[in-house]
Amino acid sequence: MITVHHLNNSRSQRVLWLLEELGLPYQLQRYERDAKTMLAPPELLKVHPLGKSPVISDAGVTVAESGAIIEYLVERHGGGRLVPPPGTPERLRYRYWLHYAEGSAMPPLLLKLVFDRVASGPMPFFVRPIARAIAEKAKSSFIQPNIDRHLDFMEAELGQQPWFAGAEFSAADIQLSFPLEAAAARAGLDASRPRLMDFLQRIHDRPAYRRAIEQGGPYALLT
Ligand SMILES: N[C@@H](CCC(=O)N[C@@H](CS)C(=O)NCC(=O)O)C(=O)O
Repeated sequence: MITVHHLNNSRSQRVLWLLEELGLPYQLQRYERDAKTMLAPPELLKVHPLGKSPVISDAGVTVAESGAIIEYLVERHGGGRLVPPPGTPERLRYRYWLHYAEGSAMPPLLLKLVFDRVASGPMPFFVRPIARAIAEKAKSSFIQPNIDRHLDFMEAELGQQPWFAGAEFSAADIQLSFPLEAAAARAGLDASRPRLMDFLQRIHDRPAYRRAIEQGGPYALLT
């Protein structure tokens, strides 16, 4: 039985969605973020030294890192589903997007989250204007332009085919859901990029996506 170490409101939602798409049985080990810091609880450190989610265990192995988990599940249990055939241009695109989601799209979104918190976090009143000014400068000169460039890139890519790897929905679309949902929640993705908004609508309409939300619990990135 596959065990998903699931942190509420997190990237591990994608793993639940993949498992639902593949119709595989799994069990959930739930972990709750600290309400103040939003960090994972220390119990996750017993599962993997980084103490982050997602992590899965299956058949005596433990796999961390959502892209690696997706590759593992699709290869071992997918029976050829949700991955383009080897040797095709679609397979190369699939690999690219699978890595791109965490390797390229997430870093500027994470920076935005950190600098948003810097500006609003607790600090002596006389420091606040300086902290705010530094955070605003970092966001306006570097972070938001980077996010916008990524969003424009992905918007253009979806002008060529309906899904990121090609004509068919694949696990790469699942992996890309998190940066796109994060961008819609807090980094300016809106109706001015209609293909990305349509992508989000199409994935949210999938029955397996909805079942995964029922399993995983409230997912505030959607708001
Ligand atoms: N690149 C990793 C990122 C893992 C990660 O940062 N997970 C977040 C959840 S979205 C987490 O565990 N955060 C809690 C913490 O850092 O304490 C992956 O895709 O698996």
